Amino acid sequence: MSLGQKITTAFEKALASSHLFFIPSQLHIHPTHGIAFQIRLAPSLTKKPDGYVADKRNPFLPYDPAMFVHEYERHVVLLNKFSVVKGHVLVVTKEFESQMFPLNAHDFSATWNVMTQGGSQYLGFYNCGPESGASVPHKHIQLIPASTEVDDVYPPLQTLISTRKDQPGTPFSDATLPFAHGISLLPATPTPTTLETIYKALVQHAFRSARLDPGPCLQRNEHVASGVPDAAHPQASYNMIMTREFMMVVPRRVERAFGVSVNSVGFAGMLLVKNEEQLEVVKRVGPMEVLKEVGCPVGEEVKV
Ligand code: B4P
Repeated sequence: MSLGQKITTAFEKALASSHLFFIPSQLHIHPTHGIAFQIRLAPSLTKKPDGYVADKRNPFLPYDPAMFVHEYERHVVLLNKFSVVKGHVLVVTKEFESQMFPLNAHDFSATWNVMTQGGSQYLGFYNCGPESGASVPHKHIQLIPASTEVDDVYPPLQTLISTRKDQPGTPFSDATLPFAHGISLLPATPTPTTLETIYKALVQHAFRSARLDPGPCLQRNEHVASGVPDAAHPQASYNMIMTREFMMVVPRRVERAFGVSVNSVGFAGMLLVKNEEQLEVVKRVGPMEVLKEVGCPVGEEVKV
């Protein structure tokens, strides 16, 4: 059975047995800055079943066997228990590793395998650090497949990227985006080590363009392994998104703005709102303004 078939079969079975919650949502398209932003309204997300919100146990160790799809040497592929898009999966380390740790070639190996063998066009992402929108402290990369509701460019940010002619692996910033970031086009068949190298270069490029020190993001800081940074060991936050065409890193200043919580997916041009008020706020201030507020201002270039 192909990985794509495994994902579909596991999803249907987990949904039918009520182990997985499919969250209904309404899609609003909001074009601005040349990007057809998707704003997804999912009111029932605020009503996750009792126990899931307050429960501080690690949901991935042990994981719910009904979520299991596939395994690699160091990772398992699990269904997202609260799927807004059918087939949303997580690549989770088998042993505990902190979500504050940098990604490595093993993480990219498993993630790229799902991206190329999973049977869909995927947006991969990693929410790292306390302001990144992450809620689970056990290392996990997420993959959301293109939804069948829209047959548009996926993810919406791709519109900006497809016009670029930059050398694959060379970080650049796009002047359309009013927050510090780094983007690289990817080679067609990158090795896991190439992906790790590109990711590290992007963290450096993005943090330096915000005049921040990228150092702590690239170290396995054992002090924050539990997921709780302290004053002596503050942890920077950032989002990483990737498709088969590009990777992007965005340093984070805060987790929410205008009352709306933003994770990596927002920077791909897809915002999630949980009530009508939030939807109206995002439409009024504009998705790019929300992203600008939760991201970091671009500083003067620092030569290192
Ligand atoms: P985190 O990195 O910790 O945080 P998150 O994606 O922001 O998820 P959160 O749970 O805070 O989500 P929210 O209500 O805002 O990821 C943890 C992941 O583990 C999540 O995917 C979570 O659902 C999942 N999970 C928790 N318990 C689990 C279990 N026992 N077994 C398996 N998986 C488990 O948003 C809800 C969902 O919508 C999130 O998955 C989010 O990533 C996704 N989303 C956000 N924006 C979206 C958009 N624009 N379009 C579609 N989906 C979107």
